Amino acid sequence: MTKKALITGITGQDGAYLSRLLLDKGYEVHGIVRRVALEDPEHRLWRLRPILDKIVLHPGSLESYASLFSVVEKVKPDECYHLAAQSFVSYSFEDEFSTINTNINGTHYILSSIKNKAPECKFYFAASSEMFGQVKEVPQKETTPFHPRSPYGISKVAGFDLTRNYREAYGLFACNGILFNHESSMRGYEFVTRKISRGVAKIKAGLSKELRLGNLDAKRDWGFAADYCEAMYLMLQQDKPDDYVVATGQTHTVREFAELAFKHAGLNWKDYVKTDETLFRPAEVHELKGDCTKARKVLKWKPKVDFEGLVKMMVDADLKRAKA
Ligand code: GDR
Repeated sequence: MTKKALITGITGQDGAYLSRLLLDKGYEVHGIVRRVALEDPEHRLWRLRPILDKIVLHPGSLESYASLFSVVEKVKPDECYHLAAQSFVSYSFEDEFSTINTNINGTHYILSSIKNKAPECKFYFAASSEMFGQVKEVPQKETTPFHPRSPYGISKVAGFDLTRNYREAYGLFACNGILFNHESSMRGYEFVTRKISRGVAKIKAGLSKELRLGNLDAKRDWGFAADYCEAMYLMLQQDKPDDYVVATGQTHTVREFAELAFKHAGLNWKDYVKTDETLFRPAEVHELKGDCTKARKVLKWKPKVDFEGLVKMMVDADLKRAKA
């Protein structure tokens, strides 16, 4: 029988890659999207454009238990990937109440809906390396204690605990994917990697003269989003539910990302990048580096794209778009 997958946050980068992956595997793919997105497909559904006729979209909102409950009841999914969230860390400092309310309640609502209406459904929660925040050890693994440094990170710790508790208390097949930063040419412009790759393309095309960035010393463990969606899928194919770190184990500064991105376009980053104090965060996560030994061993997963490959792929895609 055809398996049914339900994806929240299907309009985002990961939703787009994951739906393609699940369609390729023969799944019937359903997504929950806000009504405004259905009314403005040109802008809000652009990542799904090539597969729109192959998936089923349902209106719903993380803020409404009733809407999530009714979609779960209607679809009765075999697997649910809960990716939806206010996911921009910077913004979470300015709008902490909305980030915390939406992210925590949304996760709670969807878990409760599954428990009540589709208890056999396997559940994936998009947890985050931001939960490690002020890191307690390097590299970070599944057993590393959390010390979140933003309202976003706090909301993800709560979502992680909710997911684990639904597993332990109600026997749900519920997994946490502790994903480190994962990027692609479908990344939103607000995140630093895409801001850089697009900035490079605009400068190259003569549309812009500089690129303003915040903390260039921040270190991140950056991987390719499509690789990471594969890990999400693998978590739900195991015999037992569990939590996994997904990372490359390689760490680079924002400066290094910018340097390589500009170089790939034949430019010197020093001529264009300006540091802007207003882009610094009130509390920064200085260094993240993941240890994904468990995912490698149990899921037989490994990242296929390295840092250099990722930067070049993103810059090439934006250079191409700028020319089009
Ligand atoms: P992050 O991603 O907060 O790690 O969370 P982001 O790309 O926003 O920031 C990474 C680092 O770059 C520094 N930085 C800047 N960041 C942005 N956005 N814009 C800038 O101009 C800039 N200059 C420097 C930041 O200070 C930070 O240290 C991402 C999100 O996708 C989360 O939802 C996800 O959970 C984690 O990755 C894993």
